[in-house]
Amino acid sequence: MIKKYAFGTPYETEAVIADIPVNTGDVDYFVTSTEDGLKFSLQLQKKDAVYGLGESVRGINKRGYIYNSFCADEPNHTEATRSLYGAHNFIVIEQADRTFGAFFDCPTTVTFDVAFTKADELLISSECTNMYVYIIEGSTVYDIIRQFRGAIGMSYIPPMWAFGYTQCRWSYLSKDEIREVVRKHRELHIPLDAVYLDIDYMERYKDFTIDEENFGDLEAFAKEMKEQNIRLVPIIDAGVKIEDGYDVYEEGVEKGYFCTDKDGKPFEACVWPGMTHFPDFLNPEARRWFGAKYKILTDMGMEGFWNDMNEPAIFFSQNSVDKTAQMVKEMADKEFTIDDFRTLQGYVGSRQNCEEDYSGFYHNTPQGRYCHKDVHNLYGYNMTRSAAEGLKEAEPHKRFLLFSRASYIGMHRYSGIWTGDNHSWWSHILAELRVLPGLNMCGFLYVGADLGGFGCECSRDLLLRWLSLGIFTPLMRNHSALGTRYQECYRFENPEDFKHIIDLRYRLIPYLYSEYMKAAKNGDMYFKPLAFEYKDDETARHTEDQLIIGNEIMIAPVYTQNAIGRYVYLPEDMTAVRMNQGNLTFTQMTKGHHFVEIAENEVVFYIRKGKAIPLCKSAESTSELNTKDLELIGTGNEYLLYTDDGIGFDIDNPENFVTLKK
Ligand code: MIG
Repeated sequence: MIKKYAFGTPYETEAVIADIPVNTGDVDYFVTSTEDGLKFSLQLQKKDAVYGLGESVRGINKRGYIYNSFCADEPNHTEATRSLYGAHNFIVIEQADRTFGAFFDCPTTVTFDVAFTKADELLISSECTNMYVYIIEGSTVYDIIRQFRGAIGMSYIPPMWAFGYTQCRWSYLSKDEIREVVRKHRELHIPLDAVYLDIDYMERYKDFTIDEENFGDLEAFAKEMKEQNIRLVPIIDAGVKIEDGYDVYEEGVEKGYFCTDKDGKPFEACVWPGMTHFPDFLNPEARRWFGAKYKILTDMGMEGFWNDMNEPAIFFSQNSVDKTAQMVKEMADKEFTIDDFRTLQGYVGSRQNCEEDYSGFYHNTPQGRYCHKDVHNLYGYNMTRSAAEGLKEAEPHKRFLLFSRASYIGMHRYSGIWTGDNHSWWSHILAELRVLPGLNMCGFLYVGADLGGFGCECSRDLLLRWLSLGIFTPLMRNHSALGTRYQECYRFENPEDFKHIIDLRYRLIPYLYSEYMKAAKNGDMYFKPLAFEYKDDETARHTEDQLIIGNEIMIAPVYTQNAIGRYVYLPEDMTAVRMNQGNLTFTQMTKGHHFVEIAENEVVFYIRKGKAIPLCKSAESTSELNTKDLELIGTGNEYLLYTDDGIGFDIDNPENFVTLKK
């Protein structure tokens, strides 16, 4: 059962699409205060756990830290980070005598103090006094999540090829560079389905334009790539360059489709293209207009997109430049002190994505004119909605790959997300594993992190270990930043080790795709914490470095350097499946603790007792994958397989499910 409460006049975020009447009583369970904003407080006992919050740092159980729900262009993902790119305000609270869910639907900052300030208090607070609160009761954690997911609508379904291995780099600078990346993968038989185009494919970073010199005749190039079963996936940034003669800019100004400043003039800020305007994605007409532009690229053969910088990220505004100049001028006129230097340094350093800028522009929404700051968390969501709706219009019967950096619950209906600018750090393998279940709880199923790490230098062993987790994530993308060491698999010694790991991914695609579709259709999780699956097992409840994938398998990847293996906890008897040089061997293991040796070039995963999963043969792309030729492995005798054409929307056909028997 879901109860909905309203405070003030909430902005209709369209996160929840189910019709739920507003309850006029007090919010259940929490002590509510409406003085100085909104506060919801709950006493926690020592053993209580709090799950959820989607894209956030730290553990699967969020207890012990304070998180700010505010979409942030934040490349530092550390234990101290309070905000990442997504704002996902859904939690499940598990107490001795009751378990319930809560969703705080508010498009500006909400703070979740999860027994941080006070060791026994969960305090959710916001300066904003306009908010919907939903309380969800159910028999189990899964039941609560299923109800919530039912209320927010079905998750995005990517095309099947989006389960292939994909390669990115900021940036491949020409068609020839991309040809070389593809050639190397094909030559070494490392499977590959797509290559991304980062910002340099555009002419001076202008959305929906092509750099003629290095990417001219993109249509012919897309065709050439497609002949090798490779798709191209361009990036689209939120900011539109201010440049006379650039049609997107001129149309947007003429039609009034950009966000405006306090005087009603298009708001200006600097991002990659230089000074830009931000499309007003909260205006449905502007959304339709921008979304229709994607057709320029789909007409050239593009079948996927990633939306970036849509928190929106702002390097600086004219206001920041003017104020900085003023400060420098004042300092130059007198004797310069250490304090002056620090003040200047602090000021300049805090200009990027600053609150002052977010307070300085406005949206023209069907619900009225809103200051950006008050609806900030909806920007990336609605940019991506704009794209999804445009793509649907352009080609109604085709699924596109689409994922975004910024997000809010509701966007999960339109696309996936990637978890942004992580680093080539061992701790970020574990961080990825831990963020995945929370994302699923909030509806985001098509998810993945930059494999090998975006920032810093990636080593061979790091990439091997990271891929051993990445083969289980729906989005499987290797990506790295400008100026870092190149980390395509073929850059390292013995590339066949990478090939074998990625081959295993392709062998698992019939399983991973089936489990994805089941999770999407039923509002279930694809990545499950052991705590949810084995709730009466105290050890399982506190195991946060292993996951259940779908209904049949468990993973326990290595995430430390120079390890020869790791401790694994088996909450029940399982079959260990070991991949070594492309060969699979099976070992029956008993419930309990084990040290499992896992070489860098091996992958070990576990099939639960009495369960079976299908495997196909590997192929160098999903187009060549024979998903009909399957063998069942594991101790079970059957598996419920989901298949469809992988492209269209015939997803509710009951014939898509077949029971495979040994
Ligand atoms: O300010 O387009 O997270 O994946 O490669 C950096 C360049 C802008 C941030 C994205 C990253 C992408 C990069 N972008």
